[in-house]
Amino acid sequence: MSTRFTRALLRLPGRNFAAGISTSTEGAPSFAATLAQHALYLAALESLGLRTRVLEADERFPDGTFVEDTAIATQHGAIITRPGADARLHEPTAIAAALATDYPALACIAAPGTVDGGDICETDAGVLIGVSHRTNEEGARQLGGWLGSLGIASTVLDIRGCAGLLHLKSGISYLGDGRLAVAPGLPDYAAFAGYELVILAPEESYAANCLRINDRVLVADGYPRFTDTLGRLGYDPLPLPMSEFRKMDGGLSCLSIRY
Ligand code: CIR
Repeated sequence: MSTRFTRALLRLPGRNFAAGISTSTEGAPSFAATLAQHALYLAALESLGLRTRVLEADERFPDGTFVEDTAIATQHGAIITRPGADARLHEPTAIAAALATDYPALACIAAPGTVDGGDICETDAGVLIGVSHRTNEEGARQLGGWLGSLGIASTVLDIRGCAGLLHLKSGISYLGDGRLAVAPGLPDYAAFAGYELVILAPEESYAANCLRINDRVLVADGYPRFTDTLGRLGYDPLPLPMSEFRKMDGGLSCLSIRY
């Protein structure tokens, strides 16, 4: 089941977090507020019963707290990615070492393939892979082949034409129960067939990056319409402050590798 997890790997933000890659016009994040929001996120995962491991900050990688981009972990195996931004290319080395205890046989994406974990959306029916400005077609091909070897179906969506969408999961999240939360304005992808789509209001599109974990849905704080919708659909939303991560183009899913 792609919504049930027992473990999570995280990395603390470093003092130079604000030096990471960002297209946001919201200004620089405050380091103190970033740490406080990260601590609340960690506490939320632990309150859901996950056993967590938190790596120390590594200032060689200002974006290193966005660990999701460096590996994809499933119940059947894990693969180390090859991030599409040059500045992030070497982030996965330490993540591979950290995951090796739980996954002795780690696969990896090889050059010239690139994959960012944020482009991978796992559902109960398989995996949606976004080809983006970070994940290239070769990376998607390698990832699809590896998933296939584990008996997991995958479908590729090209999101390169979706302005403002860094990763596939910046715009869609799997809620469980055959439902996808979808940012407004995305094309009507054939890959969406068979899912019930919950389309967010335009002013709340950031909240499309939400995170179903066990019996709750983590959702960015400050998006009342989507939070209400989740409640009406029978979910139990858990709002978390994300303002500082948003300033660096990050969302809830980016901050952990769940498995
Ligand atoms: C980057 O541009 O790579 C980081 N500043 C944000 C990464 C967000 N990660 C994610 O959506 N999975």
